Amino acid sequence: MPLARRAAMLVAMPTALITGITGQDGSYLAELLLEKGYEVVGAHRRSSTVTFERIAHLMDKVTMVSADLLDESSLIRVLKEYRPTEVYNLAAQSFVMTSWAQPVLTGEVTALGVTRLLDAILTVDPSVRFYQASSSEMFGKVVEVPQKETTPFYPRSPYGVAKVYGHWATVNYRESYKLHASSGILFNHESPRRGLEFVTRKVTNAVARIKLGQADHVGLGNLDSQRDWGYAKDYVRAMWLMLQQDEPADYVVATGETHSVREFCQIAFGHVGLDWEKYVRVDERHFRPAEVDLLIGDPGKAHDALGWKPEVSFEELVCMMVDADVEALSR
Ligand code: NAP
Ligand code: F7E
Repeated sequence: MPLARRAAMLVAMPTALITGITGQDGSYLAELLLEKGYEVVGAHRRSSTVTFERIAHLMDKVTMVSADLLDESSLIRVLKEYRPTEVYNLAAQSFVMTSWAQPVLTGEVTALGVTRLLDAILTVDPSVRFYQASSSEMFGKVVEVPQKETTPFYPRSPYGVAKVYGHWATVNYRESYKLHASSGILFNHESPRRGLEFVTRKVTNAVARIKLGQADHVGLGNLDSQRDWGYAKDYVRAMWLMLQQDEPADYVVATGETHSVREFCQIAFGHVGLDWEKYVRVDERHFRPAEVDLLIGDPGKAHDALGWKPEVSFEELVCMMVDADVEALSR
């Protein structure tokens, strides 16, 4: 990076480091921070093909650096070179189904990766403010409804187990070293940028393909699963708000509503005038070894302390995703 730009970064603007910037949330958070005048440094892991699709429109505005949560030295190097004041840890092996197929990798990245990053921050600059992407999957087989910050965890997948580790590592570094480390316990949040393997995007993409005559059905697993689904762009706002508070803390971020996969299908197919029952086939291969049946969050603390509330309704979200997929596939 040119010296003048580095100097400007150090003097004028706050600098934020985002791990997982190539993912759904990373792309929306980068947009938000750029709007707010941050210099954004995005950490991406090396791959043989380019994974910048979601941030292609931001490439001349963010500084991309190579760093991997599996390699603490790469994290230390990036922290030393760019001296961010805020670090958002969004990187993870985030697909629950894959966590049964790759439990050790999931633990290395999604659990131990958090400790590597916290430890790197402690080594380079303990005044950094840290955000950890915790998950409603930590509540798993829920012990109370709705789930809030004090609800005990009961994870049901290697992914959920790994997120519990990352969550407690964040709390522990906050309490042990007084780091400004906060954890957002985010319930499912979706968007047109959601990965195609997650159920919402899988459905909206299938709706578009069926509507355009490119497919004739979609195979799904448990249609009775219920999730508290919100819009990703609303949720990254909560992440930023957490790091602007005087004191670090943990917050549930959710809509407070729950809907089933079946209901999602009804609205998504209905939006383009199709009857979902004609096109959805149940496929046993998509059932999980252990399921999280009912997630519903209580976002009361985020509302009261951060002034946060979601702006996009469930129905608006489903229709937005269908419209985006129809438009993209029509092009
Ligand atoms: P995502 O789209 O799957 O993005 C994950 C990101 O992590 C990608 O940029 C990926 O890079 C990166 N990554 C994976 N392994 C890495 C490694 N070893 N080193 C560095 N980067 C690595 O996930 P998301 O939906 O944006 O979610 C963001 C975070 O929030 C994740 O931690 C997720 O577990 C958590 N979360 C998500 C939700 C949700 O509903 N979306 C809810 C609660 C919590 P590549 O592009 O190279 O794969
Ligand atoms: O599944 C059911 C499936 O894969 C939702 C991640 O962002 O949110 C996400 O994890 C539900 C499950 O998301 C299919 O059994 C039915 O009950 O879209 P999903 P997830 O597992 O909730 C949490 C909060 C995270 O933290 C994660 O990172 O839908 N389902 N049929 C299906 N799911 C998939 N993927 N595919 C199906 O065909």
